[in-house]
Amino acid sequence: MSKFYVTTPIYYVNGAPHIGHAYTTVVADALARHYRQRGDAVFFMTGTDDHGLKVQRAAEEAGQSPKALADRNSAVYAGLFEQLGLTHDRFIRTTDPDHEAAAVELVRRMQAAGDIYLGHYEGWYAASDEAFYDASEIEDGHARGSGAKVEWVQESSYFFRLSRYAERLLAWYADPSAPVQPESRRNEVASFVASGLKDLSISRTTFDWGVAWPDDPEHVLYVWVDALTNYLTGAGAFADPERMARWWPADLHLIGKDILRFHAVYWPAFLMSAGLDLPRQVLAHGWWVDERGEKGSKSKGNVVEVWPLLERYTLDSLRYFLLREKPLATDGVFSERRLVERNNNELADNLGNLVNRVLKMVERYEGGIVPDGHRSDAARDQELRERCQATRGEVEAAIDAREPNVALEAIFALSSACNLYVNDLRPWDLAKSDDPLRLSQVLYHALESIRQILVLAAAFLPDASRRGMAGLSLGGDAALAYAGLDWGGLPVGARVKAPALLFEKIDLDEPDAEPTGEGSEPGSPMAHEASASRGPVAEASAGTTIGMADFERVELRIGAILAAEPVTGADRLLRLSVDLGEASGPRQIVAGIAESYAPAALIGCRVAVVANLAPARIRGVESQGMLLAAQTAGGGLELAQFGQDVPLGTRIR
Ligand code: ME8
Repeated sequence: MSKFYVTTPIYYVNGAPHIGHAYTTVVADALARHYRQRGDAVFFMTGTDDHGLKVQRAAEEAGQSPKALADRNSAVYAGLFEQLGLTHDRFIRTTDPDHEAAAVELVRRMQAAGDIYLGHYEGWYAASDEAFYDASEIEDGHARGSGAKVEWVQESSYFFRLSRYAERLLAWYADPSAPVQPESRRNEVASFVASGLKDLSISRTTFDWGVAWPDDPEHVLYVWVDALTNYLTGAGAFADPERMARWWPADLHLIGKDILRFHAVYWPAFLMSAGLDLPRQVLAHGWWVDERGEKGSKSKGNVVEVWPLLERYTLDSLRYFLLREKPLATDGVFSERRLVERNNNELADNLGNLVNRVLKMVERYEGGIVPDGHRSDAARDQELRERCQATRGEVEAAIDAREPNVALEAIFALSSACNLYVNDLRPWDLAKSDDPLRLSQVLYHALESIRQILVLAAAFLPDASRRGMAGLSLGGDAALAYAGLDWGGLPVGARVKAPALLFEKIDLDEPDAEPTGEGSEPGSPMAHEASASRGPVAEASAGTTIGMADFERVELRIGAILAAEPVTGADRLLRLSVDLGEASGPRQIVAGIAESYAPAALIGCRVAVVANLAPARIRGVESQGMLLAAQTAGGGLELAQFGQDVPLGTRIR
């Protein structure tokens, strides 16, 4: 039995998770599930990066302690991953005590190797990347690659002798096992290293939200030294030698291409210095981008949030789109239209239809009992059996090559082949003929192929697979083992029951503004497009007085806009993420202000929010509140705004 230790990046807790974070973690989850099915011992770890300047600043802005902010947002990530049904074995946080101890010990080992000296750092730093940049990488005050804003930093700092490791790093990249993937990324880091490595500043003194430097509490560890060590902590490094021997080195660090340098240059150099084995593979995947090819980012306001997607689509549909739409290595456009098309054409029409029709036929023609027909000499049957076996090989090879899209292609090709088999061999005609044996053979072959497809698909579509298997009276992990994939695993005589539809078709054209809450009013001002054009609300109620108690019923609160993006197909609408300082995380609010505000101009604005308005659905998007605004003389809209010193969530009275 081999082992598979797979990690995702640990995510910064300065803000809410988005589709990119879900993506990496879903891919890692699919790989983990797949190798478990193949009988490997799997350890899958994800978690949050709690420390650093970026988190400290976000906490200051939110008027909270960094620990409180980290606790809150780390829980948001953990909650999301639970909601996504992910099967990680540990959710690590860099504030976990065993992790802090491991990070300190790694630094001690690097010190013992003579690789650390005290110096003075003077140069550029980008807080949003938590990265030091060379002057040659800066353009107009921003880092050229990431676009992050840089600031000049001068401070006393411990340095790591990165320059010592250039040769060994280049030799590692050239290793025949190709530990840095894909090749284009490996070439990118190799040329970075070949162009000359400077020593790396690995401690900071100008803020304190981090792991204290061993024996020098003036310094905290540079957040990347701290964060990267999480992979060792998970393997029990420095604390549990047995566990370490079992799990280290990691088999796969799955990351986005944005953080390649940290994982393929700094990390292996730290490990070499500490005398530890290097990860077997660092794989950088591409990004989800918008139609203009831009990566979603909080600052640009074009982030795709996950929760609204979970309201509209099943987990399996979302997983299928993420895993099937683009190869891991490349960028891809996140398009709900494509997601719906794939759901309808591939999940529902191909696999869903196959399972549904075949199981129904068995109910109808065989009384719901798996017929005895697994041995037959018919050429079509043999072909189907061979096709199943070949597909298993293709899926394994694709996952070993880190190509989940190719694995899914193979599985769905098998599903198509099986549909064709049923179409051509026409069980409905056989049922009318006097050849019950042939009917049994055809239905057995269709059923057993379905079992194989569901086993192969389980890592990618766990819910549909589970429900389909239940329809064959099969359940539990044992039924999903690849070891049971040999032809004939479906017991003759088992009971078959068609499950409720495996995949529902989705209608892309949702009606406008259906309210979701009791008593919510679709006509509520500002919350949506129609009312924004209807003019000032005051006109309707002019002349009426209300008592204080009436006013008190309206809960007006201060919120900060974290993200803003246009709502597809609605010119006037923006979908906003607004932080009211609530433990449940930011709210999604849809506002009809797109003609008056560019999304980017809204980020960070403190606005007045009607916080206790019943949620409404606007153009299919849930709106959990409403912003206050007034119409200007020119017909535009102006938001009621507050200064940055008013704490989030403050009630306006
Ligand atoms: O970098 N498409 O955390 P982070 C696909 N804390 N994936 C995306 C993406 C997109 N548009 N945007 C982000 C950090 N990601 C550090 C990591 S690890 C020791 C420390 C994913 O919260 C992708 O996996 O900025 C990327 O590498 C990661 O989120 C960055 O998450």
